[in-house]
Amino acid sequence: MHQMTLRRTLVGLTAIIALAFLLGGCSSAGSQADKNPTEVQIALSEFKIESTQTTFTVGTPYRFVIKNGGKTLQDWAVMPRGATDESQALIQVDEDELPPGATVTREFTFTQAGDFEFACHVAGHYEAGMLLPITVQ
Ligand SMILES: [Cu+2]
Repeated sequence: MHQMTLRRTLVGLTAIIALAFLLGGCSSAGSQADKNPTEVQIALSEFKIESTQTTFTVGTPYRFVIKNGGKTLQDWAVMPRGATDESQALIQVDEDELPPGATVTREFTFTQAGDFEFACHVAGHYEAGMLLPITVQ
């Protein structure tokens, strides 16, 4: 009697472990390679924007890690090249989220090619040169 119960438990456990392996294998196989975003480091300060890359590819997921290394609030937006109306931003991080020393992470995938720019539109910053032209191809 005791032997039977143990055996049944073992069979049950083996089935569960096998199932877990199968499920784990399935979920990691297809998606891992193309879903891992490419990390891009962006540094904001008075009054410039630096980025580890300025050329991007349509359809590639990016993880933007935006750090305010300056002494004032900054904001960050991806804008059409030369545009100053923030309603045209493809993606943006508000200045409340970027006090001095703050780091904000955003994931984004470009859906159109063209000339864009990273820009800060805190009053006076853009005019002082807080922009970085980027290209999406
Ligand atoms: Cu700024």
